[in-house]
Amino acid sequence: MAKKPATTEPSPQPAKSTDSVPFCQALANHLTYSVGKDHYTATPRDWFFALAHTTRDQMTARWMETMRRYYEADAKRIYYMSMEFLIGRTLTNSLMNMGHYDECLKMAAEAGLDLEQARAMEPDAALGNGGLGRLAACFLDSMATLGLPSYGYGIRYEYGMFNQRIENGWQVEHPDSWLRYGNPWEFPRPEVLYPVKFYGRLVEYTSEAGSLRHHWVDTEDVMAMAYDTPIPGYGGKSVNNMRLWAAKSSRDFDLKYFNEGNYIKAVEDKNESENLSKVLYPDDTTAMGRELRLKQQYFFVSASLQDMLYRFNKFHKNFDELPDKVAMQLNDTHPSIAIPELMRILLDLNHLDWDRAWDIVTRTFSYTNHTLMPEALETWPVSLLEKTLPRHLQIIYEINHLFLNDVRHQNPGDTELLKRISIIDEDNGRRIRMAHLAIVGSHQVNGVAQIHTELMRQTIFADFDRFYPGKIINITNGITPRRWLNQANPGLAGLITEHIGDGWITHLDQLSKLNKFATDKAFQGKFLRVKQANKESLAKVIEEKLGIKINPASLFDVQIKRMHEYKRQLLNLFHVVTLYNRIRANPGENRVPRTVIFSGKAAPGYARAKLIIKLINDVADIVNHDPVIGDQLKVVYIPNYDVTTAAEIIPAADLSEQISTAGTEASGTGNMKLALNGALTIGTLDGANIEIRDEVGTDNIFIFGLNTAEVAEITSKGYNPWDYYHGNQELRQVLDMIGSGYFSPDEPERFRPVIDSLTAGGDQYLLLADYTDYIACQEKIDALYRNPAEWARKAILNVAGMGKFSSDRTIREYAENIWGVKSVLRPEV
Ligand code: 26W
Repeated sequence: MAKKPATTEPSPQPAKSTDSVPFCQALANHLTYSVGKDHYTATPRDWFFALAHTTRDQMTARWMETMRRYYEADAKRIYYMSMEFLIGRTLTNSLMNMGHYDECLKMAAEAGLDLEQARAMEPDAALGNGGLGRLAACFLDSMATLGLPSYGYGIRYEYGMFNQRIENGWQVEHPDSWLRYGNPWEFPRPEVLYPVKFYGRLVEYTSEAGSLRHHWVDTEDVMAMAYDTPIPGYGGKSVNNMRLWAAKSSRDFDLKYFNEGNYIKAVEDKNESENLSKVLYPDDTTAMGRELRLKQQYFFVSASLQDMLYRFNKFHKNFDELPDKVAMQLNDTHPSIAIPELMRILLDLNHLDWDRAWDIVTRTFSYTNHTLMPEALETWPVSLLEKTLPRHLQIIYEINHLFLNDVRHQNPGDTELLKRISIIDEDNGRRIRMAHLAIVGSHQVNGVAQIHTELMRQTIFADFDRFYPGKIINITNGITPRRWLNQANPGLAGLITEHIGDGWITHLDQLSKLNKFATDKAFQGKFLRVKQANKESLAKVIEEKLGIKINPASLFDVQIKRMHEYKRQLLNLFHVVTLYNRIRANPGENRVPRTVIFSGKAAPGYARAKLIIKLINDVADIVNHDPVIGDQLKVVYIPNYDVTTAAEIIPAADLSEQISTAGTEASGTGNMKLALNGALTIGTLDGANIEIRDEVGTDNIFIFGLNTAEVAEITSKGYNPWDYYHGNQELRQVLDMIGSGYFSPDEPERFRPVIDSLTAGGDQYLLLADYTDYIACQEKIDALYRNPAEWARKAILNVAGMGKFSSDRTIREYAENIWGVKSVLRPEV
């Protein structure tokens, strides 16, 4: 690692304020005293740990100061409750946000330390599945940057999102043991420990004053232990906290068996209760009613609420003040058991009456919906709740009873409405509809893009929108420009800063100052050279990782996201096969060479998505080895898509594929990341694509396909995919080739089910209906790519138009329209 010995020797001086110790000296100290190595024996991982500890030190004093500042201001706090935080790597982010990055680079160069190698040792913290988890991570960055008194609350999974390997073209999952070497960013808090109850039974009794009370007894308890991770805002002025809970067996639990002399049983049970925070559910496709997942949800909700109320009670005695001091945001329905839990705490433990408690609860909670897909909407069997959380079930029944009374009062005689709107689904074996519970228990509900919110109001939550006018609002998603431009793409970030200054890093709207450079030949040239350099870097990574040589001059066509039928990676692949056929039919024709890049994971139980991965790889195998095709077309599947991989691919993309069936993608945030990095979008009128179009201008985005109204019309009229199959010769050829084994000669029937689902199976996501328009749109893109100046002009206008999509803007809207919180900034020093 050390190319030449480090210039500084560890120094035995007493501790000084970390800000005054030169970075270099602090690093040498950590290598010696925290890692126990010297620069002769240190491995890249040792250097990573020394760097991380040094960086963490820089954050810690500011973190403590921030926490004191919030206390002193008695500020209203935001608790962002999320089952997922997809953080990725932290080292560069923390160095940059704390303003020590340049110093660190300089020091590394002087000391002969290979920073890249050390950086690569950090595991990607993948405590999330995809969009929802990454959004939570961007929000933490923005809340800290804005100086908002906020906390992220979640679960410290021992195993995050699985590692994906591609073996013989198939996805194979491997456990992600990200904590194996220890996590240098976190502070374990063994003293912050709360019991969480499960199972047991209820005892009713009457208080002295004659009111009915409930005891929840004979429970099985698990302990939740806190781990804190500092979250630095940009500029280092505020450092917030992310508190994640790990399950520990409760001492009482062990003792019972120890006292019986059953040592083995005691240890076995210890393991079992610690399973609660073992693993992230890697599925965002279907809400499978698994007991362990419900227990994970209640586990982190119960611990978080105890912690929040402990903090609240230190300075406030009256629960009526809670909604003025605390805002609790539910990131999807996953933490929505918090609603009956807070009711239980207020009713059973603090003896508030129902109306007062309910008023406090509904003024405290708000809920964000992230999907319209019916199969992803959570419901829990009543029987499971009855066993696991019996008191919560009772409270949910009471909430529902009172809610339905109100609905009935306003809509006399409408029993169908009552059935539809009820929190209990009586038709599917009695289940709790968690979204209904979250809406009834929140003062505000939001969707994540205009069209998504509109569809919530018109379709799945139409009854609620009528009953609670104004409760459902829109807050369009955003991404943090720190990670997704400043860190991921130093070339472009530097070019932008050179021309408009660096204010865009915290005020992304300032990117509009780039508009005037869109036609500037010199700027276009520089812009294209940055993109070219990024493409060459990615080409190198691909060659190293996969042994595939790609042409850096080709158009980099990128689709990176979870593998889902609704996201239509297959439609993209149909374009690939169409190009393949055209090249083979006419090999001499002058074409725009393309490299089509896919990356993304499929849920382990989602067989169809995994088969599509295999299909992409089988097509890649044939296309990439066909001598007739040569350099004109390459297909690459980059394995193990994660935050780190995203940051490698995005700066190199020319074209961003956002091609979900209209009405299915709630927002998308990858679309924003790619456009911010100067890719042009080919997309449907879905999710945030629509708002991207509004910002960058219709001429600077490639929109194709059916819109939501047309989708609704075509499906209601009785969509017949065969009409499209027979109506387009090229489409038919593509489907026939795949279906009959052209790409799978070793097993010709392998992909028959994929094709059948699009023809006889009805083509749920309307790939065939959108194919012709998609291909025509891709032809326009090829034509534009032949004109680099015009391409550059449009790409620059895309970057210039992305100001709206900063998560800072998103968070400001939450703060103003939902939370009613204000920044608590450090006085300028
Ligand atoms: C219970 C199983 C489960 C788990 C996760 C169901 C659904 C989910 C998430 C809601 C899936 C998700 O990540 N949704 C994505 O959220 C992003 C952030 O708002 C949006 O940009 C994406 O469009 C949406 O698919």
